[in-house]
Amino acid sequence: MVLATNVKEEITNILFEAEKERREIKKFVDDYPELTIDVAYDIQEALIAKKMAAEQTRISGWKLGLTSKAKQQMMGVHEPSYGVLLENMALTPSEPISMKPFIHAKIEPEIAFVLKEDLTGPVVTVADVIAATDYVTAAMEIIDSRYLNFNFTLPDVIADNSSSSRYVLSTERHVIEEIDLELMGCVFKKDDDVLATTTAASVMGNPARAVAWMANKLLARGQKVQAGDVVLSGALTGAETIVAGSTYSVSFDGLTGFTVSFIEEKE
Ligand code: OOG
Ligand code: MG
Repeated sequence: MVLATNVKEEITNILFEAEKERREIKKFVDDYPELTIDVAYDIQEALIAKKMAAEQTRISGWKLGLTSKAKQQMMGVHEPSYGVLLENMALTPSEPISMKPFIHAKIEPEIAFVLKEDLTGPVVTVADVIAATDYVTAAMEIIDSRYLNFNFTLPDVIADNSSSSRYVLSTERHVIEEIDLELMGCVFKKDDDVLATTTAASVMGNPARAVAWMANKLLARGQKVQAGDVVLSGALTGAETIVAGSTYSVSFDGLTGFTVSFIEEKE
Protein backbone atom coordinates (compact mmCIF):
# COMPACT_ATOMS: atom_id res chain seq x y z
CA MET A 1 0.00 0.00 0.00
CA VAL A 2 1.11 3.53 -0.74
CA LEU A 3 0.87 6.22 1.91
CA ALA A 4 -1.96 8.57 0.91
CA THR A 5 -1.07 12.18 0.12
CA ASN A 6 -3.28 13.50 2.90
CA VAL A 7 -1.50 11.23 5.41
CA LYS A 8 1.88 12.57 4.26
CA GLU A 9 0.59 16.09 4.83
CA GLU A 10 -0.82 15.13 8.21
CA ILE A 11 2.51 13.63 9.35
CA THR A 12 4.35 16.74 8.10
CA ASN A 13 2.01 18.98 10.09
CA ILE A 14 2.22 16.87 13.25
CA LEU A 15 6.05 16.97 13.16
CA PHE A 16 6.04 20.74 12.49
CA GLU A 17 3.66 21.47 15.38
CA ALA A 18 5.45 19.09 17.78
CA GLU A 19 8.69 21.07 17.38
CA LYS A 20 6.93 24.40 17.71
CA GLU A 21 5.00 23.34 20.81
CA ARG A 22 7.87 21.29 22.30
CA ARG A 23 5.65 18.25 22.52
CA GLU A 24 6.67 14.59 22.20
CA ILE A 25 4.71 12.47 19.73
CA LYS A 26 4.35 8.75 19.04
CA LYS A 27 6.32 7.32 16.15
CA PHE A 28 4.35 6.80 12.94
CA VAL A 29 5.37 3.37 11.58
CA ASP A 30 3.10 1.51 14.02
CA ASP A 31 0.02 3.14 12.48
CA TYR A 32 1.46 3.53 8.97
CA PRO A 33 3.62 0.53 8.00
CA GLU A 34 3.60 1.91 4.43
CA LEU A 35 5.89 4.74 5.58
CA THR A 36 8.94 3.73 3.54
CA ILE A 37 12.36 5.40 3.52
CA ASP A 38 11.57 7.16 0.22
CA VAL A 39 8.25 8.48 1.47
CA ALA A 40 9.96 9.56 4.70
CA TYR A 41 12.41 11.70 2.70
CA ASP A 42 9.42 13.22 0.83
CA ILE A 43 7.94 14.16 4.22
CA GLN A 44 11.30 15.55 5.36
CA GLU A 45 11.41 17.76 2.23
CA ALA A 46 7.87 19.01 2.86
CA LEU A 47 8.67 19.68 6.52
CA ILE A 48 11.77 21.71 5.59
CA ALA A 49 9.80 23.73 3.01
CA LYS A 50 7.20 24.47 5.67
CA LYS A 51 9.84 25.50 8.23
CA MET A 52 11.64 27.74 5.71
CA ALA A 53 8.41 29.54 4.85
CA ALA A 54 7.31 29.91 8.49
CA GLU A 55 10.70 30.90 9.92
CA GLN A 56 12.02 32.91 6.95
CA THR A 57 15.25 30.96 6.82
CA ARG A 58 17.35 29.13 4.22
CA ILE A 59 19.25 25.89 3.83
CA SER A 60 22.80 26.08 5.22
CA GLY A 61 23.76 22.46 4.64
CA TRP A 62 23.16 18.87 5.63
CA LYS A 63 23.61 16.50 8.54
CA LEU A 64 24.25 12.81 8.69
CA GLY A 65 22.84 10.70 11.47
CA LEU A 66 23.60 7.23 12.78
CA THR A 67 26.98 6.97 11.03
CA SER A 68 28.85 5.45 14.01
CA LYS A 69 28.40 2.07 15.72
CA ALA A 70 28.01 3.93 19.03
CA LYS A 71 24.99 5.85 17.73
CA GLN A 72 23.48 2.92 15.83
CA GLN A 73 23.61 0.70 18.90
CA MET A 74 22.23 3.43 21.12
CA MET A 75 19.22 4.06 18.86
CA GLY A 76 18.70 0.48 17.59
CA VAL A 77 18.82 1.71 13.97
CA HIS A 78 21.59 0.21 11.89
CA GLU A 79 21.65 2.42 8.80
CA PRO A 80 22.59 6.08 8.43
CA SER A 81 20.10 8.83 7.64
CA TYR A 82 20.48 12.45 6.61
CA GLY A 83 18.67 15.71 7.22
CA VAL A 84 18.76 19.37 6.28
CA LEU A 85 20.46 22.17 8.25
CA LEU A 86 18.86 25.61 8.19
CA GLU A 87 20.58 28.93 8.83
CA ASN A 88 18.50 29.54 11.95
CA MET A 89 19.76 26.30 13.53
CA ALA A 90 23.34 27.64 13.74
CA LEU A 91 24.56 28.79 17.18
CA THR A 92 27.93 30.26 18.17
CA PRO A 93 30.24 28.68 20.80
CA SER A 94 30.59 31.90 22.82
CA GLU A 95 26.89 32.40 23.63
CA PRO A 96 25.26 30.40 26.47
CA ILE A 97 22.50 28.28 24.95
CA SER A 98 18.98 28.53 26.33
CA MET A 99 17.13 25.25 26.99
CA LYS A 100 13.85 26.94 26.13
CA PRO A 101 13.34 25.66 22.56
CA PHE A 102 14.02 22.00 23.41
CA ILE A 103 11.87 18.99 24.29
CA HIS A 104 14.60 16.66 25.63
CA ALA A 105 17.75 17.67 23.79
CA LYS A 106 20.98 15.69 23.53
CA ILE A 107 24.42 16.79 22.37
CA GLU A 108 26.93 15.06 20.12
CA PRO A 109 30.55 15.64 19.04
CA GLU A 110 30.95 15.82 15.27
CA ILE A 111 33.33 16.73 12.46
CA ALA A 112 31.96 19.35 10.03
CA PHE A 113 32.97 19.69 6.39
CA VAL A 114 32.41 22.99 4.59
CA LEU A 115 32.45 22.66 0.82
CA LYS A 116 33.97 24.86 -1.86
CA GLU A 117 32.57 22.85 -4.80
CA ASP A 118 29.32 21.01 -5.57
CA LEU A 119 29.37 17.20 -5.26
CA THR A 120 27.99 16.26 -8.65
CA GLY A 121 28.79 12.60 -9.25
CA PRO A 122 27.60 10.53 -11.13
CA VAL A 123 29.24 8.64 -8.27
CA VAL A 124 30.79 10.63 -5.43
CA THR A 125 33.89 9.08 -3.82
CA VAL A 126 35.89 9.85 -0.67
CA ALA A 127 38.54 11.49 -2.89
CA ASP A 128 35.83 13.72 -4.45
CA VAL A 129 34.68 14.81 -0.98
CA ILE A 130 38.25 15.65 0.08
CA ALA A 131 38.87 17.59 -3.16
CA ALA A 132 35.59 19.53 -2.78
CA THR A 133 36.16 20.44 0.90
CA ASP A 134 37.06 24.03 1.67
CA TYR A 135 37.82 23.31 5.35
CA VAL A 136 36.90 21.07 8.28
CA THR A 137 36.04 22.18 11.77
CA ALA A 138 35.09 20.73 15.15
CA ALA A 139 31.33 20.77 15.72
CA MET A 140 28.64 19.80 18.17
CA GLU A 141 25.10 18.96 17.19
CA ILE A 142 22.08 19.41 19.45
CA ILE A 143 19.48 16.83 18.50
CA ASP A 144 15.92 16.89 19.82
CA SER A 145 13.82 14.06 18.38
CA ARG A 146 10.16 14.91 18.36
CA TYR A 147 9.40 11.27 19.30
CA LEU A 148 8.64 10.08 22.80
CA ASN A 149 11.91 9.03 24.49
CA PHE A 150 13.78 9.20 21.15
CA ASN A 151 11.95 6.02 20.20
CA PHE A 152 11.81 5.65 16.41
CA THR A 153 12.55 3.50 13.36
CA LEU A 154 14.62 4.63 10.38
CA PRO A 155 11.66 6.04 8.36
CA ASP A 156 10.33 7.85 11.47
CA VAL A 157 13.65 9.56 12.17
CA ILE A 158 14.09 10.51 8.51
CA ALA A 159 10.64 12.15 8.41
CA ASP A 160 11.65 14.08 11.56
CA ASN A 161 14.66 15.57 9.71
CA SER A 162 16.96 13.13 11.53
CA SER A 163 16.22 14.72 14.95
CA SER A 164 17.99 17.96 13.99
CA SER A 165 17.57 21.01 16.19
CA ARG A 166 20.70 23.22 16.42
CA TYR A 167 24.40 23.02 15.57
CA VAL A 168 27.55 24.78 16.70
CA LEU A 169 30.76 25.04 14.67
CA SER A 170 34.17 25.99 16.02
CA THR A 171 35.38 29.30 14.62
CA GLU A 172 38.75 27.72 13.69
CA ARG A 173 39.05 26.29 10.17
CA HIS A 174 41.45 23.49 9.23
CA VAL A 175 42.85 22.24 5.93
CA ILE A 176 41.51 18.74 5.27
CA GLU A 177 44.81 17.42 3.88
CA GLU A 178 46.48 18.12 7.24
CA ILE A 179 44.07 15.89 9.14
CA ASP A 180 44.15 12.13 9.65
CA LEU A 181 40.55 11.22 8.89
CA GLU A 182 40.96 7.81 10.55
CA LEU A 183 43.31 8.28 13.50
CA MET A 184 42.38 11.79 14.64
CA GLY A 185 41.55 11.42 18.35
CA CYS A 186 38.40 12.89 19.88
CA VAL A 187 37.61 13.69 23.53
CA PHE A 188 34.02 14.58 24.51
CA LYS A 189 33.47 16.03 27.99
CA LYS A 190 30.70 17.20 30.29
CA ASP A 191 32.17 19.79 32.65
CA ASP A 192 35.42 18.10 33.78
CA ASP A 193 34.25 14.54 33.16
CA VAL A 194 35.35 12.65 30.08
CA LEU A 195 32.19 11.12 28.56
CA ALA A 196 33.87 9.33 25.66
CA THR A 197 37.06 9.10 23.65
CA THR A 198 37.35 7.79 20.12
CA THR A 199 38.92 8.48 16.72
CA ALA A 200 37.54 9.85 13.46
CA ALA A 201 37.35 6.32 12.00
CA SER A 202 34.34 5.66 14.24
CA VAL A 203 32.29 7.46 11.56
CA MET A 204 32.04 4.86 8.77
CA GLY A 205 35.81 4.22 8.83
CA ASN A 206 36.37 7.82 7.64
CA PRO A 207 33.90 10.71 8.04
CA ALA A 208 34.47 11.72 4.38
CA ARG A 209 32.87 8.37 3.50
CA ALA A 210 29.72 9.44 5.31
CA VAL A 211 29.63 12.65 3.27
CA ALA A 212 30.11 10.65 0.04
CA TRP A 213 27.34 8.23 1.07
CA MET A 214 24.93 11.12 1.56
CA ALA A 215 25.98 12.91 -1.63
CA ASN A 216 25.10 9.76 -3.59
CA LYS A 217 21.73 9.41 -1.84
CA LEU A 218 20.96 13.05 -2.64
CA LEU A 219 21.91 12.62 -6.32
CA ALA A 220 19.47 9.71 -6.53
CA ARG A 221 16.75 12.13 -5.36
CA GLY A 222 17.79 14.84 -7.84
CA GLN A 223 19.48 17.00 -5.19
CA LYS A 224 23.11 17.75 -4.39
CA VAL A 225 25.50 18.98 -1.75
CA GLN A 226 26.59 22.42 -2.94
CA ALA A 227 29.55 24.77 -2.59
CA GLY A 228 29.20 26.65 0.70
CA ASP A 229 27.17 23.92 2.39
CA VAL A 230 28.08 22.78 5.91
CA VAL A 231 27.94 19.00 6.34
CA LEU A 232 27.87 17.41 9.78
CA SER A 233 29.25 13.90 9.31
CA GLY A 234 27.52 12.33 12.33
CA ALA A 235 28.27 11.77 16.02
CA LEU A 236 31.47 9.86 16.76
CA THR A 237 30.15 8.75 20.17
CA GLY A 238 26.79 8.23 21.84
CA ALA A 239 24.69 11.37 22.38
CA GLU A 240 24.48 12.90 25.87
CA THR A 241 21.27 14.28 27.40
CA ILE A 242 21.82 17.98 28.04
CA VAL A 243 21.58 19.20 31.63
CA ALA A 244 20.98 22.93 32.17
CA GLY A 245 23.88 24.54 34.04
CA SER A 246 26.41 22.20 32.45
CA THR A 247 29.09 22.71 29.83
CA TYR A 248 30.05 20.30 27.07
CA SER A 249 33.29 20.32 25.16
CA VAL A 250 34.79 18.58 22.20
CA SER A 251 38.45 18.44 21.23
CA PHE A 252 40.19 16.70 18.37
CA ASP A 253 43.84 16.06 17.53
CA GLY A 254 44.76 18.89 15.18
CA LEU A 255 41.32 20.58 15.22
CA THR A 256 40.67 23.41 17.64
CA GLY A 257 38.00 22.30 20.10
CA PHE A 258 35.45 24.39 21.97
CA THR A 259 32.98 24.41 24.84
CA VAL A 260 29.29 25.28 24.97
CA SER A 261 27.22 26.00 28.05
CA PHE A 262 23.48 25.65 28.65
CA ILE A 263 21.22 27.80 30.78
CA GLU A 264 17.69 27.23 31.99
CA GLU A 265 15.57 30.24 31.12
CA LYS A 266 12.43 30.81 33.07
CA GLU A 267 9.34 31.73 31.06
C1 OOG B 1 19.08 10.56 15.16
C2 OOG B 1 20.10 11.57 14.71
C3 OOG B 1 21.49 11.05 14.93
C4 OOG B 1 23.96 11.50 14.68
O1 OOG B 1 24.87 12.34 14.62
O2 OOG B 1 24.17 10.29 14.73
C5 OOG B 1 22.57 12.03 14.70
C6 OOG B 1 18.98 10.44 16.66
O3 OOG B 1 19.80 9.77 17.27
O4 OOG B 1 18.05 11.01 17.24
O5 OOG B 1 22.40 13.22 14.55
MG1 MG C 1 24.27 14.32 14.82
